[in-house]
Amino acid sequence: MTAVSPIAWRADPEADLARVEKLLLSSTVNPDRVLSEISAHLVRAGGKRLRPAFALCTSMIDSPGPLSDDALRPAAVQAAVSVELVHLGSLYHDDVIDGAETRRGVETVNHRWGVLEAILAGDFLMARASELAAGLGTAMAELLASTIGWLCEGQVRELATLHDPGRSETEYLEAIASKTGALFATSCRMGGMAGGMSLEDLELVTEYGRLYGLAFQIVDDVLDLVATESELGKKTGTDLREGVFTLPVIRALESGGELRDLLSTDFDSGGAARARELILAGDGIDYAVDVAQAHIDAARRVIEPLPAGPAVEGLRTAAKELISTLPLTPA
Ligand code: GRG
Repeated sequence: MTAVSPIAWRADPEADLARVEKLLLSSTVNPDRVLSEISAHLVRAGGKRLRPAFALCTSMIDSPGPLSDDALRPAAVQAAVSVELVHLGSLYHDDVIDGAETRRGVETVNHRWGVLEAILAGDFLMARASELAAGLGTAMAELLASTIGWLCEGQVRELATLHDPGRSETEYLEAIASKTGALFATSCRMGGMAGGMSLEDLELVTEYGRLYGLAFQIVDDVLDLVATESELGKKTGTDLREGVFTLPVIRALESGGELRDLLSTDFDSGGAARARELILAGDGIDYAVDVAQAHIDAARRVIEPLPAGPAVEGLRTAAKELISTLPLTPA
């Protein structure tokens, strides 16, 4: 997925992200060579660094000279790295849950080193994220800890409806709000906190992040059905095969007798391919994109009261472009 970065307006966004990268990589270093190597594996593989970019962006909303290099405070970089480490740890665990073989265009840790190694390295990354947040004060540490809890809650909600053709749209939205929306919300909030934002404005950027995150996950779920493997850097069609019935599937199930029958059985890869065909033939994809767009519109509305400036414009543009930049035509 390509997405427009909320810090695209900065004089040198690459230089900002280089500061994130330096601290990110150094956070994976520890006395054990193997743990260091495994923990750095997905960091080195790349990724969009979207959550850190949101944290950097919101940290500069109230800044007096947001276009200068000085506008980026060390605390904002630390918050940005902390949220990316949580994201990384959750990817390690997610790949174990899915038995995934590739991620970010490289072999997953579970596939290359083993499941136990991936779980432990994921835990280690969470620990490092917690250390960084604690260094920013009790409020940040508490927020980060709660966020890790919300991610787990979202994942458990998802597991509870696996292979369930009766999964409702509400159940889906509640699960993704926790598993994805929460970390985008926290990224925006921690950035704002690092930038000394008022409590009132913190609430606005948090809600923006939550709504953006919901839209982001819906689009991610659509892409799992329509994009190619090289576009995603991982196998496509994973959700269906794993029995995760996402929004396009839930919508298609409302009118599809054959799809319901198929998904109610212990279907094989041929069944998954037929299910995908049935979903693409209906309005499930369009419907999901519309729901994502509604969340994007709401995200843009929520930040209207914030002081005008390039950082707020960056948030607006990132939201506006989320859907338009995606390869939404089925491969
Ligand atoms: C936090 C201990 C702990 C466990 C987490 C596994 C789990 C419980 C939660 C799953 C969270 C998860 C992986 C949600 C999916 C979020 C998502 C859309 C990931 C892809 O994000 P991108 O596209 O990835 O930003 P890159 O690679 O670009 O960073």
